Amino acid sequence: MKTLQSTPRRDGFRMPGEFEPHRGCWMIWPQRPDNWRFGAKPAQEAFTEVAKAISRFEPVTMCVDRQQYDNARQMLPENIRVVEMSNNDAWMRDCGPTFVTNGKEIRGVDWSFNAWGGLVDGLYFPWDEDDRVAGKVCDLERADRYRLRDFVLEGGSIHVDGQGTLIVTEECLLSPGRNPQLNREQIESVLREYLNVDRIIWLPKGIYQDETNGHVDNLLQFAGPGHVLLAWTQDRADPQYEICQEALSILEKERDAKGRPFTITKLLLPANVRITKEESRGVDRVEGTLPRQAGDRLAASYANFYIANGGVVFPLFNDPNDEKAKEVLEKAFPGREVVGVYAREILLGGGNIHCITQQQPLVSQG
Ligand code: KQY
Repeated sequence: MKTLQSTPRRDGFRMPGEFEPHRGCWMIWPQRPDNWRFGAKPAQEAFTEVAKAISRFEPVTMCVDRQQYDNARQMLPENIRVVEMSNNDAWMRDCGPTFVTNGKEIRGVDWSFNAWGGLVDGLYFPWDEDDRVAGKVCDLERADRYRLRDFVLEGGSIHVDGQGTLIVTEECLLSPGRNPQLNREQIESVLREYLNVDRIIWLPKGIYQDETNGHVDNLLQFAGPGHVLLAWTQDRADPQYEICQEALSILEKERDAKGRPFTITKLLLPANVRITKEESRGVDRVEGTLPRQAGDRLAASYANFYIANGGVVFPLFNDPNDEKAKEVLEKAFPGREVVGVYAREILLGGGNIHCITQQQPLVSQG
């Protein structure tokens, strides 16, 4: 693996939309007992179900810390590749590489990772092993990488249509724990260079009380160019209501990089999900890690789904809106099989299916 000194834009590489063909999907195995209850056993089962669901559509690689290698290998079916890789937690979307392609080759963008806010409001310390994951994945894939030592970004904070449009939130990208030395224009110029985008749409906020400072991947997802699925609530008493209304009104007025207006499909949120006393008791308390308190509201959203080759894997919360979400996704993704995976255990760790996966694009071999 070479570390390149240029940028994807200069080299003619772009980040593809998630709905474009994949070569596979990368994940990390959960294990830390101060984020996952009961020594991460229930989370490991949930991650196994996600990996199995995705592996029906494309190859899955699971990165596993040394102590968990045997257990993971034994819990995962043999069609899932298991590789030993040190890590601090299990969020491949956020610490893994953002893959870019020129249609013939893939490369990785290796952003700096600081656990969603570093010493300002990060979620755990240290995060050095996570920060090395993207480089290691690129190495295993023989993909050259662009390394940004001084620019913090997580994969869950960006969504692209692969045709020049990027959507982000101000809450996250302008948060004091990421790149406080840069203003909005300077951040935009880094994003234009490294994702090769021309139009950047800023929404004010993500999902209410999302511990990532409002990652866009919990609020919406592109179903294809010009089509966005937006998390939605009709409950005016919920603080989420204003957030959704604002996002909708911006998206309705916006155009994408090709000048198209957006088709916006609403994806109703589940009812408020909160941590139970029993769930909170299962998590170790460690100074420096965000505690999991009984009664805390969780940032549950059906927008946190993964688009695979021929499939969509979305979270189930045991909520009446599970079925409605499935119907919306089936309509938005004709020709893909929509598969629900019960995801409360992932949510209890602070994220969901999209946050624990990272797609690797397919390139033609010619
Ligand atoms: O992208 C995400 N939603 C990850 C959340 C990380 C939470 C760490 N406890």
